[in-house]
Amino acid sequence: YVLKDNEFALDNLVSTVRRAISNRSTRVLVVDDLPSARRVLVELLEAQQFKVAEAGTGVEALAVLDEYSDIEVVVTDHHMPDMDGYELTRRIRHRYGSDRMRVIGISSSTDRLLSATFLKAGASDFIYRPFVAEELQCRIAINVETLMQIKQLRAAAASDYLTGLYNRRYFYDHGPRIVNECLRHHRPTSVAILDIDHFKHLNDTYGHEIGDQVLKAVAGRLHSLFEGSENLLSRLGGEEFAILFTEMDSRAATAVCDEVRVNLSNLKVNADDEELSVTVSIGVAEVAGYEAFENYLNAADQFLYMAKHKGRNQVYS
Ligand code: GH3
Ligand code: MG
Ligand code: MG
Ligand code: MG
Repeated sequence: YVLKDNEFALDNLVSTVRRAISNRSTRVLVVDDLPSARRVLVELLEAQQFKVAEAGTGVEALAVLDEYSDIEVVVTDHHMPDMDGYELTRRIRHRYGSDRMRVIGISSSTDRLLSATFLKAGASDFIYRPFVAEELQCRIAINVETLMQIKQLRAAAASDYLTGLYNRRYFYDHGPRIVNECLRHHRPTSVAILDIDHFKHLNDTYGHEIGDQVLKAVAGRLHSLFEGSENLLSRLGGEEFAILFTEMDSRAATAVCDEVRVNLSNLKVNADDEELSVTVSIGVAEVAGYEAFENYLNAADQFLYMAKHKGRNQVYS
């Protein structure tokens, strides 16, 4: 029995420590015009290992939000001199969605409608004073957990399950915005589509699992080649990858792609007793004018077809 109790305590300890580690990266903004009330909240939050910022007025709170980009939760009083908590909540919601910033109202008001008023203004939660410390801490923890789950879902929705690269959805979500930004600043931009040569043959010869290993190895090499650069790399699907090159015209992007092509042809993948290698073909198209994003990809795809047609293992632009 003693052992079981210990195990239970250890389980609790592990989850408490885990939570504390994730809390340490979250900053909570406490807004209250009364310094002593603020102090109580700050101490409770610091006991939960949160980073804390403070503001004495609604106006100050908005300025602090501008100053700290890591604030994810705001706990705000209602009655304050320059701007009340309700108005502050509305203004915060104007700038941040509830998927990015949680707002928790807190007040000693006897108006039982106040909680609904806050929630309608976009607050994620509301607590009446006097409150029990444990309840406040639990509500904060639940809100932080929700934000963490949203981040995890976002990351999963953006990444390709097999290779871990950005997936097609992410590429099509973010590509158009990047292209428009580049066009506005008159920066050259290019799109490349890379396709492994005769991949079906490799699958047919060695099996799908080995095919997957090759895909992972190619993706890993591509990732390390583009890591730290501004260029957006993704797996479009199958054995096709797309790269959005910023600050590169067709000539520059073609030169980079040719280096990538040579580099990948030297990649060795161990499969059973054999060392496998692949070649790739790449089509490169430069972005010119405000066309639909798909048009640039279609252009790159046509150039890819030309690279295949001319004998594969080459870049065409
Ligand atoms: P080409 O040189 O013209 O590109 O010939 P290819 O054989 O590479 O082209 P094709 O498009 O005919 O074949 C692509 C193959 O990729 C077909 C499919 O079985 C395989 N494939 C697609 N997705 C995956 C995957 O996730 N894993 C594995 N192992 N194979 C995949
Ligand atoms: Mg007050
Ligand atoms: Mg293909
Ligand atoms: Mg292919």
